[in-house]
Amino acid sequence: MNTCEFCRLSDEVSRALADNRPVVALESTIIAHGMPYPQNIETALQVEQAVRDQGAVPATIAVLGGKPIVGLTAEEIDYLGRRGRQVSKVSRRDLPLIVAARADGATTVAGTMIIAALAGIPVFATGGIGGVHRGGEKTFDISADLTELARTSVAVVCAGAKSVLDLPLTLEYLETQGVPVIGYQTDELPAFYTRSSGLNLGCRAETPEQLAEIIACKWRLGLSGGIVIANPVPEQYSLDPDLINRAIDSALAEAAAAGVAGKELTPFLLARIKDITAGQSLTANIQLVLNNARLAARVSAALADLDGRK
Ligand code: PSU
Ligand code: MN
Repeated sequence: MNTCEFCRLSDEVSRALADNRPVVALESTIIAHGMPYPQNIETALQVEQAVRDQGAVPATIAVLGGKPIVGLTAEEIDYLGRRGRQVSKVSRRDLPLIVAARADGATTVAGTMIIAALAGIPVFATGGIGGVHRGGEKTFDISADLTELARTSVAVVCAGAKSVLDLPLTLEYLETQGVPVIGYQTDELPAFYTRSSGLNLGCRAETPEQLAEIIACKWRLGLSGGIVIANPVPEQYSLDPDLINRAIDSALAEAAAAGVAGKELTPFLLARIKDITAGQSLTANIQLVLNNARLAARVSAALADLDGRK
């Protein structure tokens, strides 16, 4: 089951996997790059608690001293949260470099999926996935999260993707790559801070059990690769579309003026949007991650039940 020779799994995660009990993988770029200190640490710990409250085991993933860790301790989460952007952001490309350098790394959705798959964890919760950036048809700025979803068999629960990205192009790319995007109790792709994007998914599930059935069928068919479970931000925390779209447009204009590009772009935009919305975006961000963690725990439990019955 656990083929992750290079990794360090926490005892709690190892035992849960050995007993076929539900585990939820969690990423660490959101801690080091996606949220400011100290809310980043508070949120990471709350997210773990939300997973536990649903009866699953949290496995927050990062690289520390060159070792992929599956199930960070509270002290390690604190360390990453305090170091923030001094810690490298680690996607597929970066992983071998960080391991070889015995360095620390905060894993993106792609980086976390790779390590979760090595450890045998099929369900992962995050805030938003990366996607095709606006202008991506010219800049080729397409997140490696999308190619990872195409190849690595982990189901990712998210609140859609932010409209800092080109959402129609992101959906086209995922379709080309054969990645199902399933709306949880919605017909539309959620746009992270808001529940709707106007983009129809044509694929919807009402329960964690239905989601688990789709995931299991995909893999039983021999179709390796991920699945996106798109879970809208809870109504009471969703932001006014005009407010958030104005903030996104200003942040994008500032990034263009300052020449911010590459892996720095997403963290730059997140920090600017938070300031422009006077923190409202951060509150929504925290609540949607908690909501995703709860759903991921239930999907993981439903999947463990299916596996147990095989
Ligand atoms: N979107 C968010 N918050 C985040 C990220 C994306 O709303 O913290 C992070 C995730 O870790 C995601 C990464 O995998 O940014 C994507 O970065 P890039 O576009 O450079 O691949
Ligand atoms: Mn990029």
